[in-house]
Amino acid sequence: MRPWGKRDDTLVHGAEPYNAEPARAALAAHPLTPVDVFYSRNHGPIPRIDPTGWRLRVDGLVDRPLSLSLADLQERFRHRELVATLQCAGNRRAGFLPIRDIPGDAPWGPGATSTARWTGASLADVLAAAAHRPDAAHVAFEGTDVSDEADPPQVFGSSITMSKATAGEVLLAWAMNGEPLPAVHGGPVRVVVPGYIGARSVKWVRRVSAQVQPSDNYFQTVAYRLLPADADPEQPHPDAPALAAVAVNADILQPADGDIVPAGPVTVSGYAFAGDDRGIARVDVSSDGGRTWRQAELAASLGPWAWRFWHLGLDLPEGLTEILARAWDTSGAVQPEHPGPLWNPKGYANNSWARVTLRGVAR
Ligand SMILES: Nc1nc2c(c(=O)[nH]1)N[C@H]1C(S)=C(S)[C@@H](COP(=O)(O)O)O[C@H]1N2
Ligand SMILES: [Mo]
Repeated sequence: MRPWGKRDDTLVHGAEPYNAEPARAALAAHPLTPVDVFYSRNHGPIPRIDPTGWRLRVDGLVDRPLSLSLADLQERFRHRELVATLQCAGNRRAGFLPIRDIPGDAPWGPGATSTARWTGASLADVLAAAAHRPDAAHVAFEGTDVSDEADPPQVFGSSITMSKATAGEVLLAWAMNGEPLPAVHGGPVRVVVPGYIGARSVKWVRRVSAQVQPSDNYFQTVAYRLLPADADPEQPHPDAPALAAVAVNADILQPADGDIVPAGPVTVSGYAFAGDDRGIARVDVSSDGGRTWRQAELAASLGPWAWRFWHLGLDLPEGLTEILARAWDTSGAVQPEHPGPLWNPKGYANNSWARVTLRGVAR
């Protein structure tokens, strides 16, 4: 077992802060990612918080500021459960590196995304109990971990709009796949913002503030923005969009790039995900460079906030074959063909077509 209870085949990008993604085969094995497989992304040391001492402050533009213990949260609010995919903005960053290097950020493969069943209170219910005021247009979250990626070091934080915060699906979650939320995933309580980049789902949350402006936290104002290709990522770029809803994305998990497989029938499989209120409409697969496409079979839906697993049987010839996959979402958006035009200095949001090259060998 690797640190933080992760499986031995986990790919660890960094021990401190701890950053790790599952092996493709481990991710592909379960539509609901087990906790020992789920990726982990951290910007500072993982705090160990005594659940009995934990309090959540709800303040800012509210008529009734709250201080809630875990028992308060569980006793005073309706329990909500939903399946949601988390996807880091840096998922599939490795696909950008052949274009231009991205120093200082880990070369995440397709495993900076995972899906769990989350249980918690709806943020909408908690904000209603605090009686947020009409002029509050944003809801900011503050964690407990201090990151020295900000200068000076800062607690991790983010914000979302009030309309997303009160839509019902955003949770203050205390359980993951039916177990108390483990420390590595933000226990005792984290925010889960379904359909948004993982960075908005603040772990070890200790404060929720209703406010006029978005969060002034480094991870909202500087990091997790989509910068022009020539921008300096260490400088603030207030006009660059802060990432929120995840664009349609997909990757191939099996077989893996470079695999040697017996020629003949082979099943290609992976995941597809579209953020916010979009679902996956279709996944196309090509083995002739995109000249012709076949539709993959989508696995049963896990709900509106979750990825779809997909698979397709192909007849693999001997020699090298590149397999392409691209997903379409329910708004008609499709993944772009190449990562080149998407390259950005922090390496976020690579949603270009999935590509693996397989070598078919005589059986
Ligand atoms: N407090 C805190 N929350 C955080 C982070 C963090 O470093 N500190 N990382 C964010 C990022 S970038 C992602 S992608 C998700 C990852 O969640 P996980 O580690 O449970 O997979 O948590 C988010 N919430
Ligand atoms: Mo992330």
